[in-house]
Amino acid sequence: MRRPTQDDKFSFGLWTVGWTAQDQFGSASREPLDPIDAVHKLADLGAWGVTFHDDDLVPFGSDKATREHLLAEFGAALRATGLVVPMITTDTFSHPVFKDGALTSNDREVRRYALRKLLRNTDLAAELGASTFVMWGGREGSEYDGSKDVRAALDRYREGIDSVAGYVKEQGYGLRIALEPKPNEPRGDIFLPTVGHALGFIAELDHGDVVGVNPETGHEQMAGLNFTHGIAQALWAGKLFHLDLNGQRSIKYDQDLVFGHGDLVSAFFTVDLLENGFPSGGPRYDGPRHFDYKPSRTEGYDDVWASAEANMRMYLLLKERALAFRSDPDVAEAMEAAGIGELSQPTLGEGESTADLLADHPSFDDFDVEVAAERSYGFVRLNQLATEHLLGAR
Ligand code: GLT
Ligand code: MN
Ligand code: MN
Repeated sequence: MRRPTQDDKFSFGLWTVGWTAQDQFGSASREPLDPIDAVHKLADLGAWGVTFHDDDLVPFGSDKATREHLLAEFGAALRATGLVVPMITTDTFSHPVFKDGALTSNDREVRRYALRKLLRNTDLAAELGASTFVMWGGREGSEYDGSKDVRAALDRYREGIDSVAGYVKEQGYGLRIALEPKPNEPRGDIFLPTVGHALGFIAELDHGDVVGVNPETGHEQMAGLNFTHGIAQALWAGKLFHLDLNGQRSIKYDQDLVFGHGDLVSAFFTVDLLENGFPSGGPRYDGPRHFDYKPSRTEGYDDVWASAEANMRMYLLLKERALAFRSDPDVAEAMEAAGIGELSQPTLGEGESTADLLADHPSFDDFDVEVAAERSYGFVRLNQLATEHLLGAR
């Protein structure tokens, strides 16, 4: 397997390799990782970018001098390694002040504080040359339906996002905001639980032109949804601004496994879409391949680095397999037989109105539904070919 290169655009959050593995049931199993060491190690492994929350780098509540010192040290590590910062995000969920949310907390003072924290972080994002500002509303939600006026919460969420987006535009930062959906955890129910909810919400914004989504593999799968379809719809809508790749095995707590270590077949089709695009062409994603995973609690640091490498290896292996899949003539033939290309043909003819359709006898009155129903699409054969490519059997 070849080494990752800068062109692969692999990026990692500081909070991923730096997760000390404290969970609900036990304390940390690893010592904290110095962000500077993380930058060097990721660069050695062939990563291209590093991402972080404000508080990953500058501990919550640090004074101005500490903040400046830590940022300067980090900047020096970036220059020394050539690693870029394509995205930054804001921690509006860890401190207990955010226990009822940030932009949608029932407490107005908390909402104003959260907005200030977000605005300050857009300044840093611009300073570091990031192009995406991810907003994961982890605590925006509730455990009890009676505890939130959902209409007001959505109004406040819209007000908050529009305020950040408006500020970014006013400052001429060239940043785009990417909302990250998740159905639950840490809240019982999180607002904007899926890609679809987020896209619907963005359509209601005043500054929706600079707001898109950052779908995470496992988050859609926690809701039993198809991640590849989720990113496909976001792409179709021109809203796939960033993505978080990882692994999840079925509907359960957020596992944040290595990419491909969850639903492997789904991961294959995710990479197929990212690398080969839609069979009919159209919008492509050329942003970071960002891994948002957690090295399991059982792992020591050597294995943490092996797990970081595993994400990139899985992606590259799947890319190789997806390219082979699409260039196989048997696959082309199976896709043709399956009618995949036919779907690109508009249902109505050029200039044809519904009145014209209603007058078109072959399409309805004379249509032989029994004969049409006999068509066999061969989707299983196509999927077998995909699976054989995935297994390296072809
Ligand atoms: C947190 C979450 C991730 C988000 C991060 C961005 S924070 O680790 O689990 O899915 O992408 O805020
Ligand atoms: Mn994520
Ligand atoms: Mn997750």
